[in-house]
Amino acid sequence: MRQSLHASDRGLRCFFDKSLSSGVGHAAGNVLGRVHYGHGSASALDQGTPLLSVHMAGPGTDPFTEVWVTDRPVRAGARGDLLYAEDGEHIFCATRVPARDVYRDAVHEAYHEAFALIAGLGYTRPFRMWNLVGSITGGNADDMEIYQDFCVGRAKAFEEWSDRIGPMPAATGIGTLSPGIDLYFLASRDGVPQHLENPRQTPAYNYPDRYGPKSPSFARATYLRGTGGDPDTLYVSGTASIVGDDTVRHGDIAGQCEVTLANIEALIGAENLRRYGVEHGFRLTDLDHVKVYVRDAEHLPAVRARCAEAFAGHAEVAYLNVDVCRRDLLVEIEGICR
Ligand code: 3EB
Repeated sequence: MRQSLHASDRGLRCFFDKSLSSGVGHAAGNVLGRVHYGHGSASALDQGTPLLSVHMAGPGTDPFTEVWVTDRPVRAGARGDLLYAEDGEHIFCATRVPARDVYRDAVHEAYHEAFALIAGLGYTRPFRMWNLVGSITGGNADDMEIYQDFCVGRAKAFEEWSDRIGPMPAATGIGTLSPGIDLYFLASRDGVPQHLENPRQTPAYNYPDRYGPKSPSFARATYLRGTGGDPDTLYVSGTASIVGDDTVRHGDIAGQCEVTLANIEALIGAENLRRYGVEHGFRLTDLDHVKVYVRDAEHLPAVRARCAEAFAGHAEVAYLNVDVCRRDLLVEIEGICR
């Protein structure tokens, strides 16, 4: 029996499956893709849809699966190292760059192949990306930080493709517990993404070069106007304790939580959205499907307590104990408002 859809059940949405199975069995909708934040790394078509498994759960955090579902029929496929699934309006695309000495060329190639795939299928508007980077603050074989090495390859792909796929969308760049880089993203066919910056922060793509030879390629958030009855959705990038381009509150987990939450508040509030012609405004209690990345396990209890206060009781919030892309960042938070 099929119940009528609530407005909030229309279109593309995600939920966190915290049961031990990563199966598609009880998903309320057609599965577009799954990302299992657990103990292994692998990617495959599983039960007919893409399943990316990433090593990001540790002793102090529980594995979970982020499941993307849609009310439209889904078609899945694989091409080269890419897994994808499309519903006529959205595409989910995932791939993995295995461990190597230097990442830039392989990252460029992975992004290039992914952009060629989505553009070829007509989904020319990426609106949310996740970059899950092993040893993110470690060094590559050339003694460059792996995050910076990654940023070089990603930036080149965006430079080459921006005339066909538009500007850089909201993203997360975060550490994992195994070598190699996993990436996955979502793009739309007709829904028009509006990319947002944060008045408190320098746009990441304008960071000065002391942070690396190529600036990170992402927007602070992306507001996707739905089409065909889909709700509008605001995707908030991984956000940390950065003001301007500086890390602030060094070594102070409570302080970094406050700055991070204040950054998100300023980003999603009505005043900032109005600058982009979006007549809407959100608060922290509107944030759902929140992922909280904590560098040091000892900080997990304090961060959990602060987030329990800040976010709505019904919000799905998952915690991961992984490195953040600057050694002085202790916490990073992302989420979705609709
Ligand atoms: C920052 O604001 C923190 O490289 O894709 C956040 C979100 C961060 C995305 C990325 C990096 C990325 O610079 C780090």
